[in-house]
Amino acid sequence: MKRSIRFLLCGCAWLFAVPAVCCPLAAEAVTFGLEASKAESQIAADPDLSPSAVYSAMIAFKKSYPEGTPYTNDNFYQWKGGIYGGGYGCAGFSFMLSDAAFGSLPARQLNTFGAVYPGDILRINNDSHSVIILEVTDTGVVIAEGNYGGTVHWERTLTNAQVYDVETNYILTRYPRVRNSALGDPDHDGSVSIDDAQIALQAYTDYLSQKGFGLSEDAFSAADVVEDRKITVDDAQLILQYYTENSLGKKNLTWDQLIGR
Ligand SMILES: [Ca+2]
Ligand SMILES: [Ca+2]
Repeated sequence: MKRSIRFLLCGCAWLFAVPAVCCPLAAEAVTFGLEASKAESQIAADPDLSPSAVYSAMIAFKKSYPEGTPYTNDNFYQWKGGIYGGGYGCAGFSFMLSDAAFGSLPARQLNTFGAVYPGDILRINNDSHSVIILEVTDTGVVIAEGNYGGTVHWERTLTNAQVYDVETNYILTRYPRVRNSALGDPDHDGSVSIDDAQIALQAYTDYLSQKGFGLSEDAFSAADVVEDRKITVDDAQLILQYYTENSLGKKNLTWDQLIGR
């Protein structure tokens, strides 16, 4: 079954003489003089990023692009998220829905991740197919995609195993990173201390004992200093290192310097 789906998804590769990539992504620096974005007028300056608002912004396209609407690598969309200037076929379709939900917020690529949210773009099938998440359920995700055998396809489901194991190469997310001043400060007292490292370590041990991370969304984002949407011992160690280097050692290291990115 999986093989037949992949064959269907990749049919465009031969049609458009792109041997390895079904839905190509365009490099950021490239400027395209192609048709203006069809979603341009729908891009919000300050979008509501609640799950229901993100879902509503994306599912609204089901009216203008109903199930079966032709959408192939002839369709290009210029993206506002950065990293890539735009995309063709499935990539372009996911970028169009992404802009409707996230406006001009910048995108980040996460190569490992512990959670996904509505509006995250999954790059799957050996980096050849892009899908965008409409909803997250207990068992997986519900997606929308262009160039699924040449057309728009709504509400296919992927299981958690498909999302987190072999199917997904990376995700593109546009949920804003926690403010740099708040990073490493999950107790929100304005400074990075040993207490913050302990909170991260406790969250990690809670997770290992099947209790979940046990933190609010704000605290979780602040503790996830090595951003991969999970809290591990690496996050706790880096918070402790930030405290010892800067508060005790009187250095002025940034998170980027400490993490080496
Ligand atoms: Ca603190
Ligand atoms: Ca982390």
